[in-house]
Parts: sequence; structure tokens; C-alpha cells
Amino acid sequence: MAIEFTRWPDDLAARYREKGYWADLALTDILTRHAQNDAIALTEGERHYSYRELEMAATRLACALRRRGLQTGETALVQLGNVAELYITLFALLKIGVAPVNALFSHQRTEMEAYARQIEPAVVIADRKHNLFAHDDFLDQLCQQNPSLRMAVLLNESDRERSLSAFINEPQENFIATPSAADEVAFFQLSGGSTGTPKLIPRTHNDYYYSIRRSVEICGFDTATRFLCAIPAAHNYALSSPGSLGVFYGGGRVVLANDPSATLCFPLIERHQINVTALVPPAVSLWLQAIGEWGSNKPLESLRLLQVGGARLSEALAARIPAEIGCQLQQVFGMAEGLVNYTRLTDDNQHIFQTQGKPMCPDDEVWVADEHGNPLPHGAVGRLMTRGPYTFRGYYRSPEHNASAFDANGFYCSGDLISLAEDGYITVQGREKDQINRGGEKIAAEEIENLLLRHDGIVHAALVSMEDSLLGEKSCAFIVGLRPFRAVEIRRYLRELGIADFKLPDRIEMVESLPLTAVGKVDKKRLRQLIADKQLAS
Ligand code: AMP
Ligand code: DBH
Repeated sequence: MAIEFTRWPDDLAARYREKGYWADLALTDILTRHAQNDAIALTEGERHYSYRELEMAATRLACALRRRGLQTGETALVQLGNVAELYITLFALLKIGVAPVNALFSHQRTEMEAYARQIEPAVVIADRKHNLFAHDDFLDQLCQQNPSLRMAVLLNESDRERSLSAFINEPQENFIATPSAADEVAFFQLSGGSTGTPKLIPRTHNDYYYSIRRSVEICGFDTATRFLCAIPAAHNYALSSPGSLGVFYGGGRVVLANDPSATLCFPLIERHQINVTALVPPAVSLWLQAIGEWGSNKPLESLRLLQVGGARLSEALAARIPAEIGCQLQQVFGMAEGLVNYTRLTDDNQHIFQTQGKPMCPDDEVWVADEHGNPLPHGAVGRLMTRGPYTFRGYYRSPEHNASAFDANGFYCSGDLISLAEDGYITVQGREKDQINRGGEKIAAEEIENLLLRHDGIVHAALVSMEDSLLGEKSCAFIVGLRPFRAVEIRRYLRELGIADFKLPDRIEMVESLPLTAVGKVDKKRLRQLIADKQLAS
């Protein structure tokens, strides 16, 4: 049984095929096309995998999972960090037509439960090194809450019956891959979100594979590419823009790092002669600071291209990259929902420093809408509206939200405020969605507000962004309580509910009441101003 999702209309689907965007190949092709290649595909610490080894490991795991009864059309909840097993697991599941959600390693109980509720997974694949899975309590609870769940497979597990490493090492038998059809769901991508529960994005083989191939083309990835993946590897940016899957497609090498700190990454770059990496803006600031302190950019000599995306990059910071790091900058403005924009390698400095690039596909339709949904002229600031061969047509099982996130013609409204120049280049000007972008990590205000309101001492709560010199934005919770709360108490409460650390409010403000707009909604603009004034004063 195929997984349900909102399909592209037939006329567009036909057009995307005709133009060759949809190649009717499964994502498993990314590895099988290199199955005889003995070049190193992946390095994690002291572990190295050739393409041949990576492909064989994925096949062995696919066999092991199928042997235990996993079936095409089922789903998997996966949480692995920046480890080789993330890719082995992804390809293994794709080979047997099981669609995973790849949760981020920073995710905690609340996020994992929300994903499980939505996809009703048959299997959980996770890491004992994650606090949630260090003991069986959470696993047991997941099993109780999700009758669909039949199996847990764990990394760093001593019980061979459910050890991911043991599964990967089980001998292979005759295996014929049964990926889902190319125009069906391959896996679910995670939305940064703006709603109470984190939303899932069905991605098909056809649409995702196109976005990878086209990214590889634009960024010039090939067998000489040595890509350092130091941001969360499961994130859409790190996976597909062109990311690790782009590197694999092109036959280059991925080197994994656990975090983007300069102390970890600089030696890796030097040792592995890394020539391209992808960062979020705060990491760029820290790298520049580190270069300043070390008095040299020598460890980064091999670096040719630095991609920066996920959050707004200031022009000042952008200009420092070629000057101080000594490599080219590429801005990437993307979203797990689809549309990805790149500045091109041949662009002039003005475009590279001042814009967030242009859509990668000639058939990406992008226009700017005013608040009534009418098109605005070039240069005007308004809502980003888009559809195209790799932009989804609906969140998974979210009919109400989809009704407002898309217009009548299937254009997705990302919630970003942009201006579009005559030459097609986009500048991100702001945001309309109720989200905080904390240095590339997205926080849906409503999700945190709902959790705060579950506290019986809290009457009203509103989460807004406040400016931060390193992260761009941090979060501030305004709270109306039955009694005063200390910030540590609120944070402890949220941590105990279980949410990713980056979603914990950076600042808590107790107030008598929340300001309202004329129509009676919480006036977040006013709250943002209030906290800005306070920050200025302190
Ligand atoms: P997500 O929903 O988590 O995939 O995040 C996508 C969102 O991240 C976009 O809609 C933008 O709000 C933001 N974003 C991504 N890249 C950039 C960028 N280069 N500049 C500004 N905002 C960005
Ligand atoms: O922020 C993002 O989600 C993002 C940024 C750059 C993304 O999904 C991408 C490139 O593909």
C-alpha cells in the first residue's frame, strides 16, 4: 500500500517528466549507480566507507529488516546523529520501500511523539547515546502509544537481537530491492513549522532526486568534491542542497563532523583537504572569530566554496567570507518543503553578498503576493508564493493547515517576506509566519506557547523573537502567571516535558497582561518592540 499524499496535478506532472526533471528513478539509484566504485564515499572519525561498502551495508541492513517482517508501504521513526549509520539506514529503508522520518538528534520526547503519532511507524531506529533511548522507558512508552510499532533497532546496543550494527553485519541473502514507486513518497522531511505540532513533508523519489541532481549541477559537485557535513546531517540543507546525497550522487566524499565548531572542523578540513562545506550564519561568525584568534586561515587553505543558508546572512558578514576565509561564498535559501535558491558560482559580488540567490529550476514558479493574495511588482516586499517540480503540494495529514498554506492554484505560501528582482534573484526581507529563526534552527511559537499553557500556573503565554548579535534571533517568552516565575523554573518545566534545547526560551518576561491588536489577537509586534527597548536599556 502506498502512503497517501497530495499529488501534483496531471498536467504539471506530465510537464515535469517531459522536461526530464522527474526521471522515474528511486533515490536508491544514488548509491547503486556507484556500486562498483571503491573510492571513499564517507568518513566518520576513523571509519571510512567506499561506495561499494556503503551500498553493501545498506543492502545487508535492508535484508535484515525485511527478514524481520518490515514491508513496503510502512514507515519508520529514525533518530540518528551525524554518523555513517544515518545514511546506511536511510538507503536500507528506501530499498525496502519503508518511508522514514529522520528526526534531528536535538529532538526530544515531544517532537518524537508527534512524529510517531502522525506516521504510525512500524519500527524505531535510534541511538542509545541519545538520552531518550539510554534506557527503555521511552521506547516502552512509544510502543504503548503506537500499536503500529513492532520493532526497535538501536545503535550502541549490546543486545544483538536489536543492535543496528549487528543487523548491518548480518550476512546478505538474495536481495531484490522493492523501493516505493518513483512518484510515491520516499520519506518525510521535517518542517521548521509555525503550528502547534511539527508538520511532516512527504517527499517523492522523483521530486527529491531532481532537487539533488540540479543542486549538484549548480554547485559543481563531482568526484573531486570533499564535503564537510558539520550541520545536522538529516536536515534538508545538509542532505540535499546538494548536501551528502548530492556528494554521493556526484561520486565525491563526505566527511562527517558532530558540530560546526572551529576547534573540531578546522583540523578536519586540513586533514581531509575539504573543499566545500555548508554552514548557518552563526557558525560563520565563530569561524571568522577563530581565524582572527589563530591569526591565520591556513587550516582552511583547501576550502573553495562555503555555502551559507538557513537564516539571514548580513551583507557585512557575507563580504568577510572571501576576504578572511579565502574561499567563495554561496548563499542558499531553501526549505524542507521544496524550493531552493542559490547564488551561482559565476555571479558577481553584488548578487552573492546582497541576495539569497535565484530558484534552481527554470520551472520553479515564484511570485510575490500582497496580503490579499494579489501579485506585486518586481522589487516590492510581500509573501513568497511558489510551486514547482520539487515543491510539495501538502503537509502530511493536515487538511486544515494545507487549506491556508496553499492558494487555489497550488502555490505554497512559505511565510517568508521577500522581494524579487527583475533578474529573478530573491532577497529575504522578513517573515510573516509565527516562527523564530534561531540561527537557522526554527521554533514554532505556537508549539512552545501550547506547552507553556499546559502549566497550571500560567494563564497566557506568547513567544516572540528578539535580536541577537550572534544568532540573529533568540526567543523571549512573555508570560501572564498566577504567580511570578523564575526563568530557570520555566525552562526546567519545558525541559521535563521534553523539547529540543534550542526551543527553550532564551528570556522570560513576566507581565500583567498581553497587549492585543484591534481584532483581539496577541500583538506580537508590540511585544517584539517591548523586548527590543528593554534590551537597549540593559
Ligand atoms: P524549514 O521550514 O525548517 O525548512 O526552514 C525554511 C525556512 O528557513 C525558510 O522558509 C526561511 O524562513 C528560512 N531560511 C532558509 N534559508 C534562508 C536564508 N538563506 N536566508 C533567510 N532565511 C532562510
Ligand atoms: O533552512 C532550510 O530549511 C534550508 C536552508 C538551505 C533548506 O531546507 C535547504 C537549504 O534545502
